[in-house]
Amino acid sequence: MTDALLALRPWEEPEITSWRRLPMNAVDRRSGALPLDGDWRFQLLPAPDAPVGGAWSSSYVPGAWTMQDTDDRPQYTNVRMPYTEYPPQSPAANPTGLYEREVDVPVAWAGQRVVLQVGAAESVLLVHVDGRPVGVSKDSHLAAEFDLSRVVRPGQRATVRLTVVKWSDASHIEDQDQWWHGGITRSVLLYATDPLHLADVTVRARAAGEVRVDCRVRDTGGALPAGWYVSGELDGRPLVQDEEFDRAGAEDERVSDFLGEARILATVPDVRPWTAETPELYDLTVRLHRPDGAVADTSRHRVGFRDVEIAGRDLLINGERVYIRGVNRHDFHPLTGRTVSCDDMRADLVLLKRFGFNAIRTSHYPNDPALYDLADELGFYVVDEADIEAHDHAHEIADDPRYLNAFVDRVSRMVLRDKNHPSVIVWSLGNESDYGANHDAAAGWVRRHDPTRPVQYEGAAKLDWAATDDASDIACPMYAPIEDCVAHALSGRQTRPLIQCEYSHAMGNSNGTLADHWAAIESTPGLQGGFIWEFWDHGILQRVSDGRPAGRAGAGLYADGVAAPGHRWAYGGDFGEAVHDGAFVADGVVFPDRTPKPALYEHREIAAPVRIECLRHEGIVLGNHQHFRGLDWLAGEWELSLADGRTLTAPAELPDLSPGETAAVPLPFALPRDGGEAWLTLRVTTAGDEPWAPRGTEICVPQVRLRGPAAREVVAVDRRVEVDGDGLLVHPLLASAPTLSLWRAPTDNDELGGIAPRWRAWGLDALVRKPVSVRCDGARVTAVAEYAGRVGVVRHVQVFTPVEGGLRVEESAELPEEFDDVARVGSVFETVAGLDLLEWFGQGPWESYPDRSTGAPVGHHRLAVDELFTPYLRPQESGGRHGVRRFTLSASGATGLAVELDEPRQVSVTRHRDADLTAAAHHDELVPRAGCVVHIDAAHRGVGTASCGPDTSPAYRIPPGVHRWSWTLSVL
Ligand code: IPT
Repeated sequence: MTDALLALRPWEEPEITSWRRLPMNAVDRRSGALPLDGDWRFQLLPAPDAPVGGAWSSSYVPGAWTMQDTDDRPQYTNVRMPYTEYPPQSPAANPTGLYEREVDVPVAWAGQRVVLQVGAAESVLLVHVDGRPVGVSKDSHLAAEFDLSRVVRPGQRATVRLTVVKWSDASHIEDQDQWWHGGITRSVLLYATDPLHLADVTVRARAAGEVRVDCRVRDTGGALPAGWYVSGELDGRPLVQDEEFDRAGAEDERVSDFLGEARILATVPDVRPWTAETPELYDLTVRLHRPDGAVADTSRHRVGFRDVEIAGRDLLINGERVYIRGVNRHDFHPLTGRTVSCDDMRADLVLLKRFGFNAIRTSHYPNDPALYDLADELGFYVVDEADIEAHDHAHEIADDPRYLNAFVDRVSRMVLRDKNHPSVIVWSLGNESDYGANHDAAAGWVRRHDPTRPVQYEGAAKLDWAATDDASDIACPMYAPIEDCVAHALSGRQTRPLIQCEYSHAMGNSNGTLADHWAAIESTPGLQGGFIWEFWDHGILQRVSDGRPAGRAGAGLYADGVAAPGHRWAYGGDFGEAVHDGAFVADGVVFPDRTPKPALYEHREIAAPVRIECLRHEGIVLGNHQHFRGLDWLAGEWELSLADGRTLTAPAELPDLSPGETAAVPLPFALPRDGGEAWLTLRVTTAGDEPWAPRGTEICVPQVRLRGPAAREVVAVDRRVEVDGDGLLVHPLLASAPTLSLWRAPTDNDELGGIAPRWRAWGLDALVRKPVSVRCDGARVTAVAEYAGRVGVVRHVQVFTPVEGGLRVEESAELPEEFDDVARVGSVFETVAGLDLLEWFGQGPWESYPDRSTGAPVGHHRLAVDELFTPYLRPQESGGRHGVRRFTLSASGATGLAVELDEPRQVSVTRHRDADLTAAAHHDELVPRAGCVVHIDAAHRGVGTASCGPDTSPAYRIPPGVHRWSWTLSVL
């Protein structure tokens, strides 16, 4: 007998978005439910209509089978679909998972309505109970509920089968830039309610204290019992049904026998409004009563009182124009793929708070429901995005009427689920799906159903940021150049807020010009922020021996961003996929184990709640840069760093300032007369425990320069300098002499932005050095060499002069016009082994580059050489420190070398030559050298964000012509 559900072939029918699925609602049924998570019997069929009958294994729910040792492995593609079939078709080879288990339906549920909830299944779910068809669902990132009351018997055992078809018509609108998986990725549960139940509850709470709760009530028996009513409780305060609403309903003949509608209306005096800075929540309990007062159903909510509104070109929260310091976040885990625990999500959000973020775009689908609870609790503004991305066939699908249902279904179900969260401030219609009638239909539904929040959709606003008649209330471009945003805001044509839905692509060593973005945003009315792409590097922990995902067995097999020996972070292509998009999946501000990348410190400083300035008349001026909070939650300590090596500290008293206020504060130190260059830093920490940071957590380190460098005198002495016949320096601590370097191991931005291929074409990666002359002039030696590339020759001059305490190296390089825009101009040398500690005066302690150095304060820093390197997933330029004035490399402070630079320079000390890094595809392939590879750069190209977005801005590029730099090398 053919199965009724299979006969429908729902995987190739976009019009079928579900069958017998219950409407989405915002009633939380997690408490009191029977969890069905755990091991299920499992079979993976080659296609949905393949005969069943193979051997059963087991699979853990929730989880993706692609992460659980099956032969169907993860596959990564960005835009392109992993197969060639046109929508709505799927390939014949279509992995289909059968999940089966027995469920004992509690005897206590007799007479109740029994509901099965499947948290998420991708991409088509078919449900059978005891062999009988129960329902169908699509929409891989939202729960599906089915009423089982008529198919199960309390007190008896039922067999539940969940059939999950991987590829379908729906895959064509789930073409997000991430790994493809198959499975049941969120929890499954069974719950029971009274037949008379709350079908939905909508809570609207305004910053002025008004709360309105709208209840929809149904009875599975059909007719509602006369006399039912609702009541509520807000933080222990009783709330009653609004009679005015009932009277108006009766007058307008809106009272129904089978759909109950009731409202609770109240005003809370002296309400504490909700904002991302002050996430104040109230507990609301809503009760549905039978006519005799007995409670038939209960729903609990955490309520935040807040307003969101667009006024002109400003997005306002409680009337305040707030900056949106956002990040795009996927549900991701390196061991489970898309299944994330509540603890994991909390850790994500805690980290984001600590690095100054206040907003999340749930790219590109509704995230796990717990994420929104946490965002309410910890304080984030959320742009909630529907699960629609038709990227590969965007144009064809946006106007395809066969997909109309799916668009409206996905957007409306998201809104119905998440509408009560104060954190959700904007609805997003999806991502990268062109713009068509299907979007307008979905936007129309949202605007009618929830007029309290704006709607955004990048594709709608893309053609004209100034338009007023499309499906987006916000101009939310992606990767728009700063200049374009500023020009728009100044054009006089701006009609709506401009908040980039994606900007500053965090692939590899990236996020250059973040500070320039924010300088523009803060100085240009109409610009309000954006969402960095993205939070995660989606590297999957993989066993190198058999190439399989480590899965849950890999717990703990990584630390500090690095996979344990025998493992690596897999990216596209590593599972043998023929079609893939490589390392483009590794483009987050954290490593796959959530270790922060250095770019996060840049963001933290840009988002600093406290700023300091040094003004000519006022002295040190301190400002509260928040929107809603005072400074009482913060503590500070002053630090004065002097070039002579001294660091003085003094306690700081933070003034009592309202948001936006500034005040002059006394200089905490008498600036010593001597000591050279002087920098004043305010180390700001939490004064007490915050829900996301224990007391003492560093929040920001704003800094001002109090005094510039003093002139230095170099005294030449008469001592021998040793160079070899080719003019290369010979020195006891150098394993290789300083030579010219114009190349760096290309970053992802260099490769994908197109500059690295040009560098290779010019021959920068393999310059051939030819000695030209070696001349002695007293103790001074001048060595001239030519470095030939394919298209040009660079003349490099090194003048070695013995000076008091060491050796002065003056260098110049003359770049021909052909070498316009190289990676770096500087010297590279290798040290002998054993010099494992770097101490420096300059910017740090974290990695910084010319266009990503705002967050690295000048000071005296020390780190082990092995800690300097950032293990970007695909090895590339890494470990640089900007603004270095001098450094020592030593065996723990004992013997070693010291380098004094003529000016603050870009320096890097690693275990790898650029060629080593360039040759490796994964971090585990790198073999560290025993000594250090040291680069001293006169100029270093900004890292930019060109892997997706504008190239490094011209201000951070290197022009041809003569570059000069000098340094003094001495022995400790
Ligand atoms: C943009 C996508 O929205 C996002 O999912 C991701 O792919 C990002 O780019 C790059 O990592 S789309 C791009 C074509 C601009």
